[in-house]
Amino acid sequence: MDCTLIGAPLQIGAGQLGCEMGPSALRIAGLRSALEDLGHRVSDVGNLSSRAFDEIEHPNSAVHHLGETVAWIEAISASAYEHSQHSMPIFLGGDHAISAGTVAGLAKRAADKNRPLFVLWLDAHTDFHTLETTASGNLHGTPVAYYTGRAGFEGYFPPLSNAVPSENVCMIGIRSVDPAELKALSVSAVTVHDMRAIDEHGVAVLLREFLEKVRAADGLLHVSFDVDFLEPEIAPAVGTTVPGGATFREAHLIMEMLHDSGLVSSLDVVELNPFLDERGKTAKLLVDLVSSLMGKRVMDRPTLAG
Ligand code: DIR
Ligand code: MN
Ligand code: MN
Ligand code: MN
Repeated sequence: MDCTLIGAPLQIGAGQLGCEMGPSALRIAGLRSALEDLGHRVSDVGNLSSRAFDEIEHPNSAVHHLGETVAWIEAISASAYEHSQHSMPIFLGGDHAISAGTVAGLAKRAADKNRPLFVLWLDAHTDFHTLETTASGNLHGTPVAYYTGRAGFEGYFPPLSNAVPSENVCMIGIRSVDPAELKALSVSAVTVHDMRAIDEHGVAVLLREFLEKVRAADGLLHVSFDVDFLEPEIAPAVGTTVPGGATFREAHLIMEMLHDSGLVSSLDVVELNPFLDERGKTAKLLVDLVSSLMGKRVMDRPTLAG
């Protein structure tokens, strides 16, 4: 497979600085050679940068760094559109606000290809705030609301050429939802599997159901992987740890099932904050998980059900 690594060192969407170093840490942890060892052709286009920006005020005074974030979303969206034409783009975050750009650009590309876009959102959080409802003002809490076309971004975030239908979005790992997000989700078609759903059914059942839906629709699948999806013990390098996350084995199983599905067309790895890491262990784990998504396995399992 042809993969393109794209660094998106945005950090002001999160409450703590440090995600700017995420792309570097993933490179130093050996992402490129890990993918090449699996037989993929990898090109690394380096890090994106944003145009000059003016600060923008919003009536919700909690919102911060709006102008800077908008400039980044434009740049990231253009890059996602470009690099999804002939390759599988892998976006190295950067905080989760980058996904407002990645998904917007990928949705435009999917429309060109006449294919529906689906999004698997692996996260402790639902990131379903609008600019009006965010209480922290941290814009990494808003991308899903934006790319599903919810009202509340007009005149601020770039106009969306193609929204992702909310019924095409599946979230797994959720364990921190703000009241305004909960209210909005209750009237939305987004599928939300919280940790209790994982405990009761196991990740394989939940994921298989979604993958079957993607396959039946001949969809493209974007995977957006927030480091805080994982249990903080194994992945401490994130500013918004929430206890009770996905285990090493659950995360690997998801990655391996995604590989076997053959459906994944793009990936975000976001929220890695190397300033908070312990001797690179989170970065190394992420490289191993991406490797599993890209075909690394212990044994050939020809009979494994997708
Ligand atoms: C919280 C935390 N819902 C907020 N969000 C995220 O600030 O809006 N943390 N995305 O990673
Ligand atoms: Mn997130
Ligand atoms: Mn999160
Ligand atoms: Mn593995």
